[in-house]
Amino acid sequence: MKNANIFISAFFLVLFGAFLSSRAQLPTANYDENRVPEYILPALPTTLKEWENSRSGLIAQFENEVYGRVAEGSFRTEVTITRQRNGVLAGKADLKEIRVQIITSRGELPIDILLLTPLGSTGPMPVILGLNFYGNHSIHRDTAISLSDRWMRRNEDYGIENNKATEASRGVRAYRWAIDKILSRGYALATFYYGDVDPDFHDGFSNGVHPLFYQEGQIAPRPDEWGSVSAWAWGTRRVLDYLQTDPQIHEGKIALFGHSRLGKTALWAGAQDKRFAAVIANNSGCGGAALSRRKFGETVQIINTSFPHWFCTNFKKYNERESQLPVDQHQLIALIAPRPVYITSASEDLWADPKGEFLAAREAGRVYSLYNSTSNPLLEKIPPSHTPVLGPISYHMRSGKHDVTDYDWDRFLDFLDLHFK
Ligand code: GTR
Repeated sequence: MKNANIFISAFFLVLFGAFLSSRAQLPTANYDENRVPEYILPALPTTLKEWENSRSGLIAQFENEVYGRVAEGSFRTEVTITRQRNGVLAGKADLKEIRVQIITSRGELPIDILLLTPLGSTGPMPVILGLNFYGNHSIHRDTAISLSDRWMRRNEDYGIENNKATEASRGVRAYRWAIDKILSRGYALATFYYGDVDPDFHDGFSNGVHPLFYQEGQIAPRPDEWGSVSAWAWGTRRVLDYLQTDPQIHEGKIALFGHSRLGKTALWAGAQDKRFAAVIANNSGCGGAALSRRKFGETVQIINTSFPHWFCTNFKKYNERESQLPVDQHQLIALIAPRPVYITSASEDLWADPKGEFLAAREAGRVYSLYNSTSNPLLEKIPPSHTPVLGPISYHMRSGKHDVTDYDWDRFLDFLDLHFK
């Protein structure tokens, strides 16, 4: 009996210890400006020639140390128009659904695109390509949109049962997509579910696009090979491949939009692929627009611990060692230059470090100035809420929480009008 008691106590002690150490892995986030460490950012070149010569080396550093490079290997794609309906969305839009099937010697993976265009318009017109979190059907309730049958994160409020969307999942994220505004201002909207490319949970990279590119005997990406963010960015570029061939779309006016983890994805895709004519990264935070060295809110260690699959294994070397990172996120934004980029923050979204997002944009402005010394109005000081600064690098702070609101969309469309019209 006594032995049993000792055994039970020891068992609970071990359990409690495990609980404590799992907690200990996640340091509490700092929200105090006074406790932001002093840091020196990796310098940006001061001449255009130097910058252009350093660009590919910089991309390689982001590949090797942060996001992971796309695994080598050939692939082909097969494109099928799977559905076409005119007069959807209460008669305001035409719909086209396109499947891009990725094919390698190891398997196949479908990416399903939803393309909405203003009713009756033939184009070619500018398009906003935005990644979505819960399936194409989540952005509007119209049943003309196909319901995704892919794995989806649990969310009872969104009608997701056994990790699958149901009819109740239609339109659950409509509030984040100002489709009427987008269409009425003359833009098309293209979207796809990021989970088509890689389901967002850590399964050791046995699902999604990664295994399609494994070498003989390989079971996981190498330390410098792609994590999920890099995979989502790659998938986004495959959707871009398609959009450039669509006669309704102006191939030189394809803007990329992403929120939060998908804002990180949008920046990385935009940095690598000059065919994206503009990039909008909303509340993208750590691993997105925010400077890693500030360690404000979510840090490299926190993000690598909560989401071990997002970045490449090498990125974990910089847990609590941000100053050793060969790059910081201002350089990621600079890689988009001279194409217009819009970085946005929300005043209560401290987890994403609004100030760090602004400072990175401001620093990247130095590279934009190399292309055009008069065109960059970005302020020295962080502007107050609801005071957008629009230019090649645009920035706004919205008041409120981590989210995408109509206020943001109105500004995004102003930004695109400025550059595309
Ligand atoms: C959070 C994560 C952020 C951000 C966000 C999101 O949990 O810590 O970096 O990516 O998720 O994507 O909604």
